[in-house]
Amino acid sequence: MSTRRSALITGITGQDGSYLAELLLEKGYEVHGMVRRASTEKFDRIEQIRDRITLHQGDLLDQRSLVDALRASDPTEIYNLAAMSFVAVSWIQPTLTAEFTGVGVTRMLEAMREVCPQARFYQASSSEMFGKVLEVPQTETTPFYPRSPYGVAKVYGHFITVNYRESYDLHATSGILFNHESERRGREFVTRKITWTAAAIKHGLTKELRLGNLDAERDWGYAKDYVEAMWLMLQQDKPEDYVIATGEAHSVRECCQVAFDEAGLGDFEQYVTIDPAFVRPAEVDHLIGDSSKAERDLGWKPQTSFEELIRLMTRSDLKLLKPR
Ligand code: NAP
Ligand code: F7E
Repeated sequence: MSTRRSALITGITGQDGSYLAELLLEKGYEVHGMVRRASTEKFDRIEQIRDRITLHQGDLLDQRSLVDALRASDPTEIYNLAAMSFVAVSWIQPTLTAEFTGVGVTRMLEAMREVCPQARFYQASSSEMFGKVLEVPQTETTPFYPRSPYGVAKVYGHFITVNYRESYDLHATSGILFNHESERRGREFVTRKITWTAAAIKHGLTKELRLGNLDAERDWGYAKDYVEAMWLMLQQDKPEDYVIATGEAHSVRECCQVAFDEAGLGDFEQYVTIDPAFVRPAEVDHLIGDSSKAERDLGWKPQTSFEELIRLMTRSDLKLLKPR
């Protein structure tokens, strides 16, 4: 007897969505993705799997489209990865961030309740919810103190997921993921900005790197490792929340050191200019995750070190930008 396994991924065109889609295809899933209409299609991250997945038009702002995407895909698992995900822009578009990243989760859960209440639901929660941290390291029981409109919206998304699980007995899980990066990371995020610019300098395409706070630290892991954790969470009989992290913090400065070293450029400081435009109205310090619950229950552990991650991203950008 074959059991049909099918997944709907919102945010499939993003970093995590593209890796998760590849992982689920490898596992034999029928993969559906929800995409929003744009005047120019932005499907670069899913080009290589485009003929193996089914795309549905939808937007987190539009309830009808969510219901229709679920009806058409009839998923056994739903991964809600879509969001306005760039913290810095959440101060510029706070209400839109609340709509996409916060209330959008309720819309997805309501659509699920109406169309497929037996499916399993994953919510992409974030370490940004810990913000001005109340304990170090952070676990599933650490109280939240978000420090950006993005963090505040994610706290709402997190608790509405918990609330629907408890109110309606849904299999709804929230993965509290710390920063994770990759060759597919958006270029506005600091790791990719650094690896891309180091590669551009190496190839003579630019001369400087403008950054904000070099002392900011994050617990950075590899996105490919982290999507595996998302899938494992939905394979559990009982839905629970899990922290996913490496347990190590590194600074933006260290990221520059490793990337410029990999690019063969030597001392990064000669290329870096501090630009106040990239300093945030409120910063988060001491973000370090403790993922021992995930290790115990899911058998999950990060596989890629910080240094390996930054080096592989730099090599990828050096290749991408190499003049032909
Ligand atoms: P990403 O690369 O920015 O991708 C975001 C995705 O959301 C894109 O596919 C985007 O579509 C889609 N989207 C945005 N607004 C939408 C809307 N209104 N309706 C439908 N789709 C919409 O983000 P990511 O790094 O893959 O992260 C995935 C999720 O995990 C996000 O929820 C993020 O907040 C969360 N998260 C990320 C990290 C991390 O370090 N990466 C850590 C913790 C949590 P377009 O292509 O059309 O823009
Ligand atoms: O900033 C500092 C900046 O934008 C990291 C998202 O995926 O992870 C991500 O959010 C740090 C901050 O990521 C620049 O001040 C210095 O302290 O790469 P980022 P983020 O804000 O941590 C969390 C977990 C998410 O959930 C989010 O979706 O780097 N920094 N100079 C800079 N940051 C940027 N972007 N650009 C700079 O020039």
